[in-house]
Amino acid sequence: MTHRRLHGVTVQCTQGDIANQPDMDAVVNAANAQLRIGGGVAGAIHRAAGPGLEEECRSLAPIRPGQAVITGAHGLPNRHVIHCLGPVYGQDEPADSLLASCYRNSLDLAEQAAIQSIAFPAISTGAFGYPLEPAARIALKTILDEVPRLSSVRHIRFVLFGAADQRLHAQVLEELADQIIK
Ligand code: AR6
Repeated sequence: MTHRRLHGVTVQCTQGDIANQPDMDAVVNAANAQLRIGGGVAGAIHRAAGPGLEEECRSLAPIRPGQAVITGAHGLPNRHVIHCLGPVYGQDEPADSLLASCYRNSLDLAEQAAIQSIAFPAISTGAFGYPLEPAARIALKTILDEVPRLSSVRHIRFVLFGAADQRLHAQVLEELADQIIK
């Protein structure tokens, strides 16, 4: 199962590129503290957005682990980018609650901006070294816990780079959603 609908909100796990989600109002960036271009997700987002994004980010940086800030999307086919700094695994503690804060704070910003659809990458699971399965459990549990109080956001999409990463997220989503329904 690649998606679940709970409290009128669709939660979906797909394979793809976070910088190519033209049907979403907002995409989330797995940022660095300085909100500079970087590699991975941040590189893909900034390359597609163009230099105006880094310029807009300058006055918002630095951000702390767990924090999220919102900007325009510039050359991206979306309305907004929400930039999150995930925890560096083994360094920023408590890693699990900092990672959960990324998702919670992003959804708060999305609600404040009347965003209906938002796409997340698997924050901290690349350069920052967070193991994929625990990160997926924290991310999806945090999102499912938030779903009942969302009023603007109706569609949450996880965008995973690889097929195995997508399958793992879809499995975790199914398991956690089943626990809620039972
Ligand atoms: N679309 C979707 N997922 C992607 C993409 C993409 N275009 N590119 C990579 N991933 P990372 P982090 C996956 O390293 O761990 C940057 O240099 C990737 O396979 O982007 O939070 C920043 O500047 C992995 O599963 O983010 C920071 O310094 C996940 O996205 C630092 O890396 C996150 O990988 C942030 O590290």
